[in-house]
Amino acid sequence: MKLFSAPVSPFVRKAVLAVHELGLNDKVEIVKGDYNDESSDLFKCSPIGKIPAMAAPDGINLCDSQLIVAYLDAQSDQAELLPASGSARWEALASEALADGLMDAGVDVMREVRRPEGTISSEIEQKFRDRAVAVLDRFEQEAASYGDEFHVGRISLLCALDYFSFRFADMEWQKGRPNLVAWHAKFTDRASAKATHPATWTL
Ligand SMILES: N[C@@H](CCC(=O)N[C@@H](CS)C(=O)NCC(=O)O)C(=O)O
Repeated sequence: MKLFSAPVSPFVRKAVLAVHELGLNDKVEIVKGDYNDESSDLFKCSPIGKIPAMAAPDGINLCDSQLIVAYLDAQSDQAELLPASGSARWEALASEALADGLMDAGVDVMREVRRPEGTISSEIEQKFRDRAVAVLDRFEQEAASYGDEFHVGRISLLCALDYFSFRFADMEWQKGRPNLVAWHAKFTDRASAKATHPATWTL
């Protein structure tokens, strides 16, 4: 399996972290995905041109981090990142989608501030920053009831929080969110989290 990736992307980190959790390092080749070059192998795998994307056996091309993690989970007996059924499954998926939304808001802010000078909209930047704050506040409420499970939803949340620390230290997501800080502290030293941290992970 070939996983198209790039450093810092929180969506890529989610997939790579899952590879570690599931013990699939020998089965997944992590390669650079160049989303600026439409003739690159990334686009042959996924014409959407976003990372992560994964070329799996039997010509199956997977082009979204949720799908990639679900696929990887099905290839491993080492752990279960996506609960098989019932409310646990839907809670995990709902939490993953919410955390992905937090990542999206961060990526949207970065896209806006990287536009050419004179075309950057501070309103648009602020809109996505406000969205991120609203999602962080929702997670602060929910984190009070989180246990020790480390499923797709929690993996996505960890990746989103570390991405915000890395890109938007000024936002201080930790401020006024003690439940989230306590939850984050429980998982930040996990081997898979340390091996994939945005400050150090490279291809
Ligand atoms: N919903 C997608 C989002 C992936 C995404 O937004 N990736 C960004 C990098 S963080 C990307 O490829 N951007 C390049 C582009 O949009 O051209 C997922 O979960 O995989």
